[in-house]
Amino acid sequence: MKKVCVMGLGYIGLPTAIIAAEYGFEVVGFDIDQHRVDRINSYDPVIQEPEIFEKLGYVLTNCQFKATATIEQADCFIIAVPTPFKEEKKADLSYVWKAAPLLAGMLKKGDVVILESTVPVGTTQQLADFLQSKTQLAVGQDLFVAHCPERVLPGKIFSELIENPRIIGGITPQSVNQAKKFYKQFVKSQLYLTNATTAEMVKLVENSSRDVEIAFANQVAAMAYSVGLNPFEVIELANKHPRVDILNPSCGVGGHCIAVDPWFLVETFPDQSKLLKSARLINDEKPFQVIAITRSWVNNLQKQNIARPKVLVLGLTYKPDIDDLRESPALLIAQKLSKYSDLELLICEPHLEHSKLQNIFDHVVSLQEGLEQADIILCLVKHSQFKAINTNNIEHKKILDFCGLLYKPNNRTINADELMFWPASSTLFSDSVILMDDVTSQKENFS
Ligand code: SAJ
Repeated sequence: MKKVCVMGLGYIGLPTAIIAAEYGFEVVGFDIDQHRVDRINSYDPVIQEPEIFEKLGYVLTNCQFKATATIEQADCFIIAVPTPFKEEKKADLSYVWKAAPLLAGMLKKGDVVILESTVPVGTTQQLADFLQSKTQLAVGQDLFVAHCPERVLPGKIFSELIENPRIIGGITPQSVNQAKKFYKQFVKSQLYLTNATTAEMVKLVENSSRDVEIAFANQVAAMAYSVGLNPFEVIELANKHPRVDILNPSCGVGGHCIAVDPWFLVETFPDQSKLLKSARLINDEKPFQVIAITRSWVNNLQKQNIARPKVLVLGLTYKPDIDDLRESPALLIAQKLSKYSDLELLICEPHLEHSKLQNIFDHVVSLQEGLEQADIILCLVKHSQFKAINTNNIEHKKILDFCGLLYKPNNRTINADELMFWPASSTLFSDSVILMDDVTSQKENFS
C-alpha cells in the first residue's frame, strides 16, 4: 500500500491526509470543491485546528502530498465526506453516494476502500455491494471494503488521530486485515478488529451515549434552576460519589456529531431508541430555555427603569477553547437575541476575528469593554480566557451562568450547626426560582 486517496478534505479528511503523508504514504487529497483544493495547495488549511497550518506547510513542502479536484488512482481510498441529517432527522448520505460512482471508476484489483464518515448501520455493506456491481471486483477477494469511524475531538485532532484506539470493521475478514495496514502505519494505540456493521453501531453508540449524558446534566440543571439552586454545585457534590460522574450542563449541544448521530440510530431503531430521542429533544430545547430566561431578565430590568438593557454574550463557538461555530447553540442564542429591539446585544468571542463577527453582529466588544458596559452577563461558553474574570468587579450586574464559567468549586467542610445560617453558595441563580413561570410563557415565542 503506497498511494492513498482521501476523499473529502474537511475536518476529518484533511488532517487524515496530512498525517498519512507525514507517515510516509503518497497522498492525494480529493475534493469536488476546486476553490478549497486551490487554497489547500496554496498552504491555506481551510479549517481551523491547532497545528494544522504548520503541518500542512510541512507535508506540502517535504512529503508527497497534494490536493486535487480530479480523483486519481490509488491503492487505498479513505472516504471522509460529510453525513449530515435532513429536515426530518433522517441521514443525508448524498455525499457518500456522490463519491461512490467516482470511486468505482478508479478501482483496480487489490484496492482497499475505507469509509470513515459516520453512517447508519448497514451503509458500508450497501457501499460494498454498489462497488462490486459497478466494478465486477469481488469484495473480500479483489477489493477490500471496511468501515473505520473517525473518533477525533475537534481541537485535538492531530494528537487523537495517532493516540486514539480505532475500531476497524470489515465487510470480510480479508477486508479488515487490508484496512489495518493503513492505520497501523500511524496509530500508536490499539486497533480493534470487527465486522463493518458492528463498527458502524459502535460509532453511533459512542456519540449517543455522550448526548444522553449531557441531556442528563441539562435536566439536573433545569430542576436546580426551578428551585433556585446552583446546578454546578449540585453536580459537583454528586460527583464526589465514587461511582457518579455527571457531565457539565451547558447552553446546548453543538458541533456536527453529537447532535446528529443519535438520529441515525433513531431512524434505524425507532422502537428501541426512546431515551436517545428524549435526550436529543432535551438538548435541542436548551438554547430556547436560555433565551427565555434571558428575556425574563431583560423584562425585569426594564421594570427597574433600564429601558434597553445591555446583554453581554460571553462565547459563541460550539464548545470551549476552539474557533468552530458549527451548529453552535451559543451562536443560535445570540442570533435570536439580536432580533429583539428592546435590548442591546454585546458580543465577546476571543477565538474569532472581530471583523468576521462584525458581519453578523452590530456590537462586538473586548472582554473588558463588555464587562464594563453590560447589565446582564450571559456566560455561554467556558473559554479559558473568561475564567480570569474577577466576579468582585461585576457583582452589581445580573449574571446568568449557563456553563459554570464562574462557579468556584465547593471545597468547604462545615458542621451541622452552621447549616441553617449558610447562605446559598452562589447567588447566580437564586432569582431563577421566580422566573420559571415567565420562562414557560415566553417559550412559545421561540418555537
Ligand atoms: N458538551 C456539554 N457538556 C459536556 C461536554 C460537552 O454540554 O460536559 C457540549 C459541548 O459544549 C458541545 C457538544 O456537547 O456543544 C459536543 O462537544 P463534545 O466535546 O462532547 O464533542 P464533539 O462534537 O466535539 O466531538 C465528539 C466526540 N465524541 C465523543 O466524545 C463520544 C469525538 O470523539 C468524535 O470524534 C466527534 O464527536 C465526531 O466527529 O463524531
